[in-house]
Amino acid sequence: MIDNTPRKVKAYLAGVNLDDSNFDYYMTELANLAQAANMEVVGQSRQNLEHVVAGTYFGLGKINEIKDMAHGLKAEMLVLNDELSPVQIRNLEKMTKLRVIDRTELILEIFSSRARTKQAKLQVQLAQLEYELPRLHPSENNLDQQRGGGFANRGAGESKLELNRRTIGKQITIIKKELSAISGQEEIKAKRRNQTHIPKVALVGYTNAGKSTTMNGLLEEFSKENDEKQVFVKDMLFATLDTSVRRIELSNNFSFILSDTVGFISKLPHNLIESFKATLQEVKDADLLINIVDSSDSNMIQMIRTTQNVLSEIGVKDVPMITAYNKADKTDRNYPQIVGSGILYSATDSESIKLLAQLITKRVFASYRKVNLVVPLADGKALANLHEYAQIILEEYKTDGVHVTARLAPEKRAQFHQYIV
Ligand SMILES: Nc1nc2c(ncn2[C@@H]2O[C@H](COP(=O)(O)OP(=O)(O)OP(=O)(O)O)[C@@H](O)[C@H]2O)c(=O)[nH]1
Ligand SMILES: [Mg+2]
Repeated sequence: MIDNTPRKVKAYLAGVNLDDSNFDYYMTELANLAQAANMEVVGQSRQNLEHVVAGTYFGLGKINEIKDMAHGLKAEMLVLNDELSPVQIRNLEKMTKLRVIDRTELILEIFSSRARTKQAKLQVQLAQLEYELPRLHPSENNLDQQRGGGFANRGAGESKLELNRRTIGKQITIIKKELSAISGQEEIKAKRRNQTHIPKVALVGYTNAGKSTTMNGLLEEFSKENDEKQVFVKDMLFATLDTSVRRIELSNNFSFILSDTVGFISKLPHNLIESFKATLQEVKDADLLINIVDSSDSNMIQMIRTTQNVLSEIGVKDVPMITAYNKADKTDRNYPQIVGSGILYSATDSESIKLLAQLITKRVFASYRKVNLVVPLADGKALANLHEYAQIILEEYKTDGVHVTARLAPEKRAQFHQYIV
């Protein structure tokens, strides 16, 4: 039998701790990232410092110690917990005789291997090229040869050798143009959605927390349409890179737009966030965010904080948020239940999904008010509009018009104020 599973690259992890109380957590994340990039983590070290060493990141003694440890464990690669300068990487490679990659390159590599759609591929390529641009230096060409691309699927980096700065610059321009054409089309769709006044709810949160599973749960429970609408779910970091937008139709004529998008992790490279702006637009436009959290993970608090940090980095402020503590089935707590203004639930449990939908309804339709209207029989358009956007409670055809009792959003109350009695 042929074994098709790619061989795992043995990696040694290391980082400088600048007295950061989250350091252990970042190293745990780094190990998860390395595994997601098909590496086998064989060991790790840290150095406590007040500042990183400008030219080499670690101090000399530590570098020798890492070199001995890593070679002793047959590591082929040294993975570092921060984004390093090109000089630091070059020096460390020379001194340790290991291929060195930093946290940013590692994250970019994972995104690159996950990208499926044209937009995602271009966004990742753009971030990779922007990462490489300042790292391309005439004196580094030799280094590229030394580095030899031992790392799987180099993606945008595969032809790095031939690419000089200018061609990279040109490529960046072309990709940006292509991306703006794609996001132009997306914007038109988004505008159409924004005009409808249907509330927009976005699922956000740490990668692998269960955002896509939650979306599928809501679709299964509340969408009349078929399975094609289901989104991709997998137990891995960054399964989702593209935004999916669906309409959820609750009973009583309430509906909202739900979007599922890329997950977050600490120290997401700035370039990557920048190039995923179009994908994250749905989050910025949302009326309500559901912050999905894996409640069975011991690092839950840091994960919540990570999501808050990324949200503020992409400029999301003042959007109301519900915290949804998922995967309760993996804990010993009773679920579903309301906790504070949030919910403890399991995305694969139907009762949980119903309670989550109730909570969303309460929040997004809070500004809806019950009104009585008399719509003239001649104004069929208004009636059709009400049918689409209001929760109709009662409707009677009388000689003076259609008497309607309905719950309406503030904009709709303003639009039909002349018919409100
Ligand atoms: N036990 C349990 N597993 C769950 C639950 N929700 C999701 N999962 C699992 O968690 C893994 C990740 O779920 P996804 O829905 O893909 O997570 P995501 O937040 O969309 O992740 P990314 O798109 O990778 O950021 C999958 O293996 C799911 O089956 C849950 O309530 N209970
Ligand atoms: Mg997902």
